[in-house]
Amino acid sequence: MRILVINGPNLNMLGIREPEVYGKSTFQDLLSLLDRVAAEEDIEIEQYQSNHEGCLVDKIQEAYGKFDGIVINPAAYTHTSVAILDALKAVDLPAVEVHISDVDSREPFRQISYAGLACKKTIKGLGFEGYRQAILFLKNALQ
Ligand code: CA2
Repeated sequence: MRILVINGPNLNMLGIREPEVYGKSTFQDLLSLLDRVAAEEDIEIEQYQSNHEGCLVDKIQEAYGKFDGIVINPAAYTHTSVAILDALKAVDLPAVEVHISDVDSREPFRQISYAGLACKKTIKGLGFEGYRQAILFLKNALQ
């Protein structure tokens, strides 16, 4: 089973600022954690991060035929990007949306998710644990 984990803009800055919102752990900590989860669960994962909307769309398109599912935190593009929504719909792979923070208890604009419209499930407010749960959800759904 192959799962693509995609992180959007500024998530590579995790641990550097706003620890009260996103925690103290770094992006490298997240990558290492998910590599460990994948090894434990006997799943192949590829992790990708970009600050650019078009690159995220390209990566989603490339997943077609190569991956069985997608875990995605589109970060700020969650709330703006119809292009990412359309790419997820186009490849039609089972996808789970993850947010580290509880977007529902933040500014009203964060309560709108375009990408989420193409996802089977959204996990928010659980920190890095949300990514682990997303991988386990896909593993279960795909078996
Ligand atoms: O809670 C999440 O995972 C978000 O997707 C994170 C995005 C935000 O725009 C979404 O509304 C919710 C922001 C990621 C920015 O990460 C930072 C990391 C360090 C310092 C500042 C921002």
